[in-house]
Amino acid sequence: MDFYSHIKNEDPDVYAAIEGEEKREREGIELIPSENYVSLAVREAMSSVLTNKYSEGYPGKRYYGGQEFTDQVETIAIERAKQLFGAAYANVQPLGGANANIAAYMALMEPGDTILGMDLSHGGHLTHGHPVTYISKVFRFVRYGMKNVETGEIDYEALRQTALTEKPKVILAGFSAYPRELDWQKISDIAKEVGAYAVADVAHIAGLIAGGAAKNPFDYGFDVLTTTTHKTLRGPRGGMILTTGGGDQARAEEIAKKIDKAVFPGLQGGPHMHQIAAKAIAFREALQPSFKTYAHQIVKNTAAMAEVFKTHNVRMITGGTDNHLILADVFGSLGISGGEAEKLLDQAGITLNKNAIADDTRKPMDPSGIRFGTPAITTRGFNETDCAQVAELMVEILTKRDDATVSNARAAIHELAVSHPVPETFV
Ligand code: DSN
Repeated sequence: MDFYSHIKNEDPDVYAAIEGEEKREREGIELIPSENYVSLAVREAMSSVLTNKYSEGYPGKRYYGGQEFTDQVETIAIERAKQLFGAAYANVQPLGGANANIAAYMALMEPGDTILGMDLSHGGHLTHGHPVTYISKVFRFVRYGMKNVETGEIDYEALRQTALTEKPKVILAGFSAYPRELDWQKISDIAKEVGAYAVADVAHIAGLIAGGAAKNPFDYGFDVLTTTTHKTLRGPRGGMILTTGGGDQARAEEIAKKIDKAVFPGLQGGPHMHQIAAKAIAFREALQPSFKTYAHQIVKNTAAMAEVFKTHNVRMITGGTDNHLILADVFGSLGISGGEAEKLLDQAGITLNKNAIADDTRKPMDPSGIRFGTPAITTRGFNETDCAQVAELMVEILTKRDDATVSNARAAIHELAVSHPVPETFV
């Protein structure tokens, strides 16, 4: 049966847009490192009858009747989330990563309290206190960053000194554009020294952690993890918050209670139960041995792309990558802005995003860099050779920039894409 048969019959306008996106995803190559392809099971859950139900509260403690099945779904999601990340408690209701972060701040701080997070231009995220966000008016954000942009080394001593001076309630570690592993132990130790909660926003690398291809901050005494459930974790769009209380059960319980209150009724209304069912399904997929292979392959594939960029002397922020993403200074190396590079690559069927590089002097709408990664193409079965070929095509397009090069690359990208169909299932 056509997955969209009813939309097709009832609403041709929306159907046309969905069909267009299907074709774009199928025939192009998706390198935005926060995107992925979910299974058909996840998509079915997202379109299930659970979208009809209001379920304010938590399993066994709801404000509305008729919760027999929603309780089952949310409990399954919670238990699988805990198992995946070694957490004592999980809240699977955040509607997205931004909500998860805001709820974690609300749970652990009072308005006006200080939070120490990664410099936004060094890889931090908007919700880590960018001045354009409302949350930056509620809490006081102070910053740490890289000591050496060429290696990615974080200035842990400056981080410690800032923590000692500013006395933050929360030290936040995590990023959306940083290609290296953080030293979770050092950050956790500093948090303990100054009496702050250690919170990791692992939205980008959650799938790598779940698959054993990146370190789990919980193994280094972190109190709380926030994450999205899409990106490398390959679930539906959504968020969640996990806690171990740094390994202390009483502390974990206390934090978990505060988190639950912060998510509902503090920040959100009724949870989106269809999304929670889809999360549960994705968590089960991520618990399969094949997900470990997938997570490790992402890292290998990204390294293969970095090798090509290195060979062509394209500067990469931090000098390369340990994870699923690369941040390349195309303006500095090739004389093309991030915005122009994004457009040109798009013409060849390669989707990625322009991105500011550390301490960028160009404007955010047309910065110096591009950010790209391999979670989505790895889902399609690309290996290191395929990824190196994509990287070669990218460098060629960005260097030559003529119509013939773009057109030849487009044909090669189309061929690569259609020979790697998007899988329907992962179990
Ligand atoms: N927009 C996401 C990303 O691309 O990293 C983060 O919210």
